[in-house]
Amino acid sequence: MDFQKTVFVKSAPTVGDAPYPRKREVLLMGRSNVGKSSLINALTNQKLAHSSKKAGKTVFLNYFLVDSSFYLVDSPGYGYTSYGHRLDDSFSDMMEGYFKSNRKGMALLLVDSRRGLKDEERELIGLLKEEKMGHAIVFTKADTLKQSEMAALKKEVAALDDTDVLFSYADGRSVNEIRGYIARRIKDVRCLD
Ligand SMILES: Nc1nc2c(ncn2[C@@H]2O[C@H](COP(=O)(O)OP(=O)(O)OP(=O)(O)O)[C@@H](O)[C@H]2O)c(=O)[nH]1
Ligand SMILES: [Mg+2]
Repeated sequence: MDFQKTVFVKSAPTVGDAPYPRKREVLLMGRSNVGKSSLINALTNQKLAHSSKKAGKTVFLNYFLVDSSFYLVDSPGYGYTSYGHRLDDSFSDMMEGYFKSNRKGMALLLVDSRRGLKDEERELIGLLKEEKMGHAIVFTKADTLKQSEMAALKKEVAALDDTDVLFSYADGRSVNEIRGYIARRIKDVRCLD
């Protein structure tokens, strides 16, 4: 799997507008500004997804096709934008649409290491479990974390969910590990065709 062979395919306002042909999907979810778009750029080693210091940069579901094989899907963040608008309603509508569709793949729930798990993340983990959607937790901005802090975050997740926990750093040291993880796990995802 060559993550560098990734192309932007489509920006979809709703899951109904998602591209054909259908492929397996990895949905990146998480609070605004957590680093979803940055992680897509790091994984693909390209500036494909627009990232920004201001929250609320990604508005639609953005589909990136990796090596003609599967889609990485960037999603709008939930929480508050710097303009003070709540994104929660549009986020819930989008997720509801996603779960109702048969386009389920696997999800990476991104969590800011510095904030830890909040109510929204706990709720989303519950939803992913309920929907039986394969998922992993990725703690972003983990550059400055000590081993003991990583262990504490892992423990926090383990109390809720027996899923995999990964860490992502700005300098890309962790990027290969996440690529490997996706390449292994995507094989188990139900094909949507
Ligand atoms: N230190 C550090 N900063 C990061 C990391 N990942 C992202 N950032 C920064 O966090 C900010 C937000 O990143 P984005 O990738 O735009 O976040 P997003 O989750 O796509 O945000 P929305 O599209 O608004 O939902 C940017 O200023 C990034 O440079 C990381 O691993 N470490
Ligand atoms: Mg974004």
